Amino acid sequence: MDQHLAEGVGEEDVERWVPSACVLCSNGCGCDIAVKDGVMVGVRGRATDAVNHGRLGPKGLYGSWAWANSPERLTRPLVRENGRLVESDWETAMGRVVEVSRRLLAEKGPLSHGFYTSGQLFLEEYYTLAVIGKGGLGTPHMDGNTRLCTATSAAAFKESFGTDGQPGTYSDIEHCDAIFLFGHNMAETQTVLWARILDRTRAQDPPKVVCVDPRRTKVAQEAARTGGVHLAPRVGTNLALMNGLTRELFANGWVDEPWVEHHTLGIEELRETVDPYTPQEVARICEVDAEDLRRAARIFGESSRVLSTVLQGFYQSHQATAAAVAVNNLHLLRGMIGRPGAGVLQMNGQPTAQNTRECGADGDLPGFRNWDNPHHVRDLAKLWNVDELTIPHWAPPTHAMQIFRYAEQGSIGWLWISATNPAVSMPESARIRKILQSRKCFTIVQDLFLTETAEFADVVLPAAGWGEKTGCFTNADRTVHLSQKAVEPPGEAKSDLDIFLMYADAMGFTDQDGAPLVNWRSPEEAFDAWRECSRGRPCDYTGLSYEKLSGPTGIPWPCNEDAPEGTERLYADAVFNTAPDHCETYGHDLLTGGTTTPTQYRALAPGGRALLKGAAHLPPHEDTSDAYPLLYSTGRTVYHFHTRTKTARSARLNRAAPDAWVELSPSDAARLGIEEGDLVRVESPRGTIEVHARVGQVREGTVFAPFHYGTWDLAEAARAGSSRQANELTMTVWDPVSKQPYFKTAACRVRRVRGGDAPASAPTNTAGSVNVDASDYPSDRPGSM
Ligand SMILES: Nc1nc2c(c(=O)[nH]1)N[C@H]1C(S)=C(S)[C@@H](COP(=O)(O)OP(=O)(O)OC[C@H]3O[C@@H](n4cnc5c(=O)[nH]c(N)nc54)[C@H](O)[C@@H]3O)O[C@H]1N2
Ligand SMILES: Nc1nc2c(c(=O)[nH]1)N[C@H]1C(S)=C(S)[C@@H](COP(=O)(O)OP(=O)(O)OC[C@H]3O[C@@H](n4cnc5c(=O)[nH]c(N)nc54)[C@H](O)[C@@H]3O)O[C@H]1N2
Ligand code: SF4
Ligand SMILES: [Mo]
Repeated sequence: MDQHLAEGVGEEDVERWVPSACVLCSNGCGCDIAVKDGVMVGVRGRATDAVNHGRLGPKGLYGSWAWANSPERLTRPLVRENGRLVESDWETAMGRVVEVSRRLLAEKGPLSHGFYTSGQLFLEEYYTLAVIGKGGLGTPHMDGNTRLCTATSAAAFKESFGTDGQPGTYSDIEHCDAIFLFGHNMAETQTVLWARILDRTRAQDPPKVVCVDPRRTKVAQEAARTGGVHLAPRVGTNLALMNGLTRELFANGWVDEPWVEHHTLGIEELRETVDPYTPQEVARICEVDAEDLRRAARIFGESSRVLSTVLQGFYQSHQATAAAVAVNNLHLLRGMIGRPGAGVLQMNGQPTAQNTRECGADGDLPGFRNWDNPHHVRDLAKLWNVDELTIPHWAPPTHAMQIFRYAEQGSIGWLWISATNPAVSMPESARIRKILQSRKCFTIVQDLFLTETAEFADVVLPAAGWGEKTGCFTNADRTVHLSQKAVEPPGEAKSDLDIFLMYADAMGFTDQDGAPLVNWRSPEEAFDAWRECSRGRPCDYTGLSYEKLSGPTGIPWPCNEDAPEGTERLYADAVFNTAPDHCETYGHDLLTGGTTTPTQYRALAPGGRALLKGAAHLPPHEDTSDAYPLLYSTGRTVYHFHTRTKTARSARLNRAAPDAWVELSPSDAARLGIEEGDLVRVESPRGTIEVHARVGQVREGTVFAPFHYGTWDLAEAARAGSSRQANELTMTVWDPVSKQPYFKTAACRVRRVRGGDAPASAPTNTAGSVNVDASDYPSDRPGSM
C-alpha cells in the first residue's frame, strides 16, 4: 500500500482517514485522505479497491492534496472594477453573473449563453449544470475540456457500438496474450495501470507489448523487452498504419468470419477501404519498416486475447475518430470483445471525463440520449417536467471550439468557465487570450486559483476542491467511487455544486408546474436525481447509492436490478447498443464528418450488431515545408498534471520537472548545431516558444514539447519576452467527427538561440530522457525525486 504524509507528520498524528479516489487521472485509484487539525496532510492507497489494490503513483502521492493548503488559494470572489480584479463578496459577484444573464436572456435569448466546464468536477455537479443549461436556460452551447481530451473516445464508441461506454475492464490485463498501446504513454500518464501491466510483463508467460508512438517511451522499451514491436509512425499518419494492420488481418485469414457475420455490419466496405494499404504503402506513408508492421499484425492476428488501449497520440492527432474506430474494428474482426482478456480501452484522460459525458455537461444529452431522437428528448422533458422545446435538440450540440468562435464573434456574450484553464490548454494561445481578454463576452471563471484564464475574467468564483466537498466520479473502466469531504474549503470558497445551485436559485428556474427545476440541495440528493435520469440507459446507476458506494471498492456501471454488483464487461452477449431506438447517434462518415440521417440509419437495420467503419488516409492539415521543416507534437510528463495548478504546488513534483523543454532527435539536433541544454527557439506560423533543448529519442523529424508550462509563476513569465507555453504553436483545427482539436500535428522550425550551461531541466527517468548521460546528472538535479 503506497502512502505519503507531509513532512513531520507521523502515522500516529493522523486523526482521520477519509475515503476517496484520486482525481489526477482517469485511472481513479481508490485512496484515503489523511486529516490532521482540519487539514489534509497526506494520502494512502486503498488496498481493497479493485482498481489499484493499494497502489498510488507520484502524482497521486505528492500532488493530490498538497495544493489545498497553498496560500495562493482563492478565498473570496473577485469582480472586475475599472479594468482590475478586486476582492468582493458572493452577493456582489453572483449578482453580476445573474444581472448580465437576465439582461442577455431578455435581449437575445438563451443562445447568448455558453458553458465551458471540465473533466475534473463531480457527477453531481455536472448533472446539476446540465439541468440548468439544458432544462433551465435551454442553450446548446455547453461543452467541457473533455472536447480536448476524450471526445474521440466517446465518438469512437458511438460510431462502432452505438453509444458511449467502455466495453473492457482493467482486469483484462490479467487475462490477455498481447497488449497494444496506440498513442498512449501509459508509463507516465497512468502509472498505476502501467504497474499492473508490468506485473504481467515481468512475470511468467508475459504478454507481448506493441507500442505505436513516435517517441521511444518506456512503453516502447517494454515492447522491445517482451518481443513485441515498437512502431514509430511519422506524426499524423496513424490511420494509414491502422489501415495497414487491418488489411493484414484480411490478407492472412485472421478474421473470425462467422462471428463477424453474426455480430457486425460493414465488412465488405471496410475490406475495400483498406485494400490499398499494403505493407509497402504503409511503410512509405508512415516511414515505418514494412516487416515491423507485419510482425505487429501477426501478434494481433495470432493471439486469442488482445487488450488494446488508445489515447492522445490518436485522439489529438490527424483523423482521430477514424483511427480510434480502426482499433475497434481490429477487435470486431477478430471477435475479441466482451470476454476476459479481449478488451478495448478507448481511454479517458481526466478523472471525471466519463461523468461530463454521461451527465450531459458537454454537448450530449444526459444518459447517452440521442439529441436527434424525439423519444429521447421527450423522455428527458418528462423527467424534468419542462417543455420539450426548451431542451436544445434542433441541431447538434455546440462543441468547445465553436463556443470559443461564437465568443470571438460576439454571439455568445456570457461564458461560464469552470475547472479548466483554456488560456494554457486550448490550441493557438494568442487567439484564446484575445477572446478571453475582449470585453465583448462577459466571462465567469470558477477555480481554486487565480489561473492564467481567471486573470482575464469579469467575475472569479472561488471553488472548493477535491477533499473539500463530497461527490462521485467514474474512472476509465466505468468504476464509480464516492469521494467524501475531508476538510472545510478555505475562506469563502464554495463547492461547485453550491455555486451552480446559487445561480439556479437566483434565476428562479422552474418546471412546468412552477416548482423549482433543480429540486435538490445536497450532493446525495443530486446523485439520486441523476440515478433516475440514468434508468434504462447503458450507464444505469439505479443500483448504486451513497451507502452502496461506501464499501471497500468502487463499483462499475451499469449497476441495476439485473446487475446489483455492477458490470465488469459490456457486450458479453455480443449485443451492441446500435438499435435505432437505443443508440446515441445515427453516425457519421468518418472521412468528412457528414451525418447519417435517421432514415438512412433505420434502413441499415443494425439491430444490435456493431458497425465496421473505415476511411482512407489523408495528408495532415499542415505538413512540413521549406519554411517549417519539422513536425511539432505535444503531450505530458509523468510529474505534472496539465497546467500544473496542483502539481507545481508539490515541492517534490516541481523539483522533478521545474521548467519547460523541447525534445529533439539526435540527428535533427546535430544538423541544427544544437546540444543538450541549449536555449532554442521553436516557431510555427502561429507563435513562438523559447525553451531548453533535450536531445532525446523522439523520431527524426519530430519535435515534442510538454504542454504543462503556462505563465502564472511570474518569475518565469518575466523571462525575456518569450513564452514557454506549448500551445502558442498549435492550430485551430479539429477532427470532423469528434471535433477534438489536434494538439499533436503541426509544422515548426527550430533554431539555436544560445548555449545552455547545463542539461535541460527535464526529467531523466522518462520518455524524454533516454539520450542523456547519467553522469551529467548529479542527484540533486531535476529528474530525481
Ligand atoms: N503525468 C500525467 N498523467 C496524466 C495527465 C497529465 O497531465 N500528466 N493527464 C491525464 C489526461 S487528461 C490525459 S488525456 C492522459 C493523456 O495520456 P497520453 O495520451 O498517454 O499522453 P500524451 O503525452 O498526451 O500523449 C501520448 C503519446 O502520444 C504520442 N504521439 C504524439 N503524436 C503522435 C502521433 O501522431 N501518433 C501516435 N501514434 N502517437 C503520437 C506522444 O509521443 C506521447 O508519448 O493522461 C492523463 N494522465
Ligand atoms: N498542447 C497540448 N494541449 C493540450 C493537451 C495536449 O496534450 N497538448 N491535452 C489536452 C487535454 S487531454 C486536457 S484534459 C486539457 C487539460 O486542460 P485544463 O483543463 O485547462 O487543465 P488543468 O490544469 O487541469 O485545469 C483545470 C483547472 O481546474 C481547477 N480545478 C481543479 N479542481 C477543481 C474543482 O473541483 N473546482 C473548480 N472550480 N476548479 C477546479 C484547477 O485549479 C485548474 O485551474 O489540456 C488539453 N490541452
Ligand atoms: S494513476 Fe492516476 S488516479 Fe492513480 S494515483 Fe496516479 S494520478 Fe492518481
Ligand atoms: Mo485529457
